[in-house]
Amino acid sequence: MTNFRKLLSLLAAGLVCWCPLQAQEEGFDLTSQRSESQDVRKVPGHVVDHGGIIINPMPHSLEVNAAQRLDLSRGVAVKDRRKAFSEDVDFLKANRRGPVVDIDFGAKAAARAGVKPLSGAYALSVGEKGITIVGYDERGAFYGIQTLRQLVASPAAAGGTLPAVEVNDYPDLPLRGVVEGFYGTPWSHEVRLSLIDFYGRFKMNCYIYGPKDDPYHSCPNWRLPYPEKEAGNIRELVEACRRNRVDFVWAIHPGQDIKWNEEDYANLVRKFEWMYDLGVRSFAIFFDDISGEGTNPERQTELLNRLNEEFVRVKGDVTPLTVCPTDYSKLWANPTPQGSLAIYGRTLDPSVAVFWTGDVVCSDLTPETLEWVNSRIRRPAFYWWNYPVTDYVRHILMQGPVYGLDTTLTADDLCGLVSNPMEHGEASKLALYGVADYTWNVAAYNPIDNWERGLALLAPEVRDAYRTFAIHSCDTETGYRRDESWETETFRLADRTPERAAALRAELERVVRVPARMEQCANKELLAELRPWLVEFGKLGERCLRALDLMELYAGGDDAAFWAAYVANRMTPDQMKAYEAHKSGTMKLQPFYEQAMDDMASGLFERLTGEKPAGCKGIGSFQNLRTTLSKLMFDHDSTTHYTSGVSQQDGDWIGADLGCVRDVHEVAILQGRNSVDDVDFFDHALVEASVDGRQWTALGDSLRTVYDIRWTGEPVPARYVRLRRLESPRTHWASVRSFEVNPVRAERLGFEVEADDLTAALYAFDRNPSTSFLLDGALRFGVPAGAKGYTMLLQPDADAAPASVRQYAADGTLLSETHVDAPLFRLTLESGAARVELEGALRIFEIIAE
Ligand code: LOG
Repeated sequence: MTNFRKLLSLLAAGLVCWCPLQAQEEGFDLTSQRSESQDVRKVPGHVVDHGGIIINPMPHSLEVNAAQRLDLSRGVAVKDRRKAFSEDVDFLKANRRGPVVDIDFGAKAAARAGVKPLSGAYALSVGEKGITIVGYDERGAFYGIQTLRQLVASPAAAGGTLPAVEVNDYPDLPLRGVVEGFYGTPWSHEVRLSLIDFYGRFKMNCYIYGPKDDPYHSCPNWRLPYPEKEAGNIRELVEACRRNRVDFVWAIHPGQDIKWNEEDYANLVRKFEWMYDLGVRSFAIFFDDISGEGTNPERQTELLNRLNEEFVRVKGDVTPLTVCPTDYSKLWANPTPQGSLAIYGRTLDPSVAVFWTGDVVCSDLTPETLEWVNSRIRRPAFYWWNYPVTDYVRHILMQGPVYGLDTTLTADDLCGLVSNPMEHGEASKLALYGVADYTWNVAAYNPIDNWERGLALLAPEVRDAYRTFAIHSCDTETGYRRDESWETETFRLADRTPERAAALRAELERVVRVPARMEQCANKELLAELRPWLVEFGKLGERCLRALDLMELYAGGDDAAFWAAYVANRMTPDQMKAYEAHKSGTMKLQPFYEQAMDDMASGLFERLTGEKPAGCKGIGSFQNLRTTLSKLMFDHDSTTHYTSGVSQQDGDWIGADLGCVRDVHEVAILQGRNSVDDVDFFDHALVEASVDGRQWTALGDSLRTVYDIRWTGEPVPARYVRLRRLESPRTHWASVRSFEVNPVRAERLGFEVEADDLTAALYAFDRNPSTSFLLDGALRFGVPAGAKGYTMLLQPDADAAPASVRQYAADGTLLSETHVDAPLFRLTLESGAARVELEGALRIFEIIAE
């Protein structure tokens, strides 16, 4: 997927979060590095009591008189004055003698009813005698009907009678909806149809069709007509949009290979004509994520202006064009008067709407970013919100509240907002429910309240289970960061109290019930999309619960019992892989599990040896070094890497906390995602060490374009070691595959080790119980002088015969042979034992000589 590669490199150019931790030249707050919370903005808002009347989007004015009621139980007589809504009132039982539902629209009727002269505005009045709906236009009356539909379905209408209400309502932003603009599998036809109904119900009026991986939308086939089946589907989508009073906007993405000549102009017009024949009346041109000739802004505006003259105006029934510029984000937009946005501003027909994604590709909507772009394009931008899109983090589902959208903005600041959702269409509805609410009634938008209502609407039978899943499935770890698990308090081993443990246990018990409970979800499409994540979510809950149990066992002091249970709760590489593919709980739950397991292993090691174990924790200027992602630098696996997920800048650094001051004699760092040609690394850097995190000493000289860094020298006492970025024009992300301080070396052990894979076998002696070596064969090691015995932290292979343990004298005589009979295995040395041999299949965490 070449487009996706391109996307990745664009993202690599810097998908920046809104509050990167300030890089500090000297000194850093160690507590912040350890803290559970991260600098991700909290979700604003609060739950509101709606008095049993749930209407989304929130109407601008809603007055209720619950004392007066209208009985609908016998049915109603619909008076559809404009004969436009026969398909839209099927939720009402018809009865010619029932109370009248009078539906009308038009400027005059609207003026009489006090309806704003705005497309989509309406008034709805429910009185004791009947109902009237007046729209400014047809769309407005349709929205009045949608409000009535929700009123009828509200708890306040249970029993078949409605409270009297007066609604006067209108949209704040003219364009509200969705851009199917992601990379990856385009939505299925069925999902699209279901979503179009959803847009109509919640008063969204714009569906822009532009899936990057539809070859007839993009290269190479944008010049060709759709094959028959796809063409038929588009016709149906147009029809579904018409029913829902949604503009179906068909977008073309020709920029990668367009030639600025008459032939390609004719190709483009011909394609538009074919689409017109399928019923399309709204068009967009996307020039995002392209390179070469197609990016020329003068040619782009010429094309748009000419199309506007020769196609849009000539047709008469085609709506104004929309364009996505190549400079759609401030990250790389040329800010000068020669830049493409300023050229758009000066030359592009004012009727054309221009997209903008904000300061970075996925970013919050702020007045500042709009001022910046609007002053250049000389019109209110059309906001392309890259949420909840997950094409850059496909292992994540975004189920959190919609927030990060400024609530002081008006139609003078932006002409509309479309959300770019996930390739999972049903699972995107939760976010779209919020987008609908925000774009309609900006100032009243209340993220938490909207999210709670959305959950209840989308999965009423299993709302609590869906909520539990959703609250732990919000964040991306590396991309557009969102708050997650905000009601859950996790803690480190040292901070455990019975109260905290009980509260967390209660939540985890809810978590483990979620997968089975969600199987009762009536929306099977939603369930099918969520299922792979639900399965992993359940397992995550289980291992967190076991970690809580282990904390008690650990505190009890029976080391053998504890270790046996501990190894059973470690994730196997296969389990890790399964989790990595469908992640949730990345902000709190999985970190709780990983830290609890690491803390207990360290604690046990300390209990057994009186020494702090070796092992590092990630620290540094990048905020996500505090997620469990940083462990990928210390996992002795150079195929996995930590990545900053944001662009590097002055003062950035990536480092390791050794837990205590040690004599540092060797540092080995593998930068980048590979050591050959990767762009995600510090191309000018310095290795430094520090005792206190304030004063830093250079280890070696500054490095230019070095991926594979190795320093050795006279021991330097330090608790912290870091790689600091020095001056460089580079703005890519920064990745590190491996960061080793004092890596265990055979020659430094003081005894011989023999094994097929010697490098891996050394992890059995690295004084770090979180690393391990999978033995399948024989491991032989010499006995250091004075040793009386060994404590071995092991995980026997349940399917294999118990491993043998043999002791030999210096002359090779076999002194004794036993078997490993427990995960925590103690071996007493025979007198004269010079060598020990372990043979079998088992995982060895640590072999500790006593
Ligand atoms: C693409 C979009 C993609 C999104 C998020 C725009 C205008 N274009 O960086 O297709 O889904 O980012 O990955 C994009 O946002 N480019």
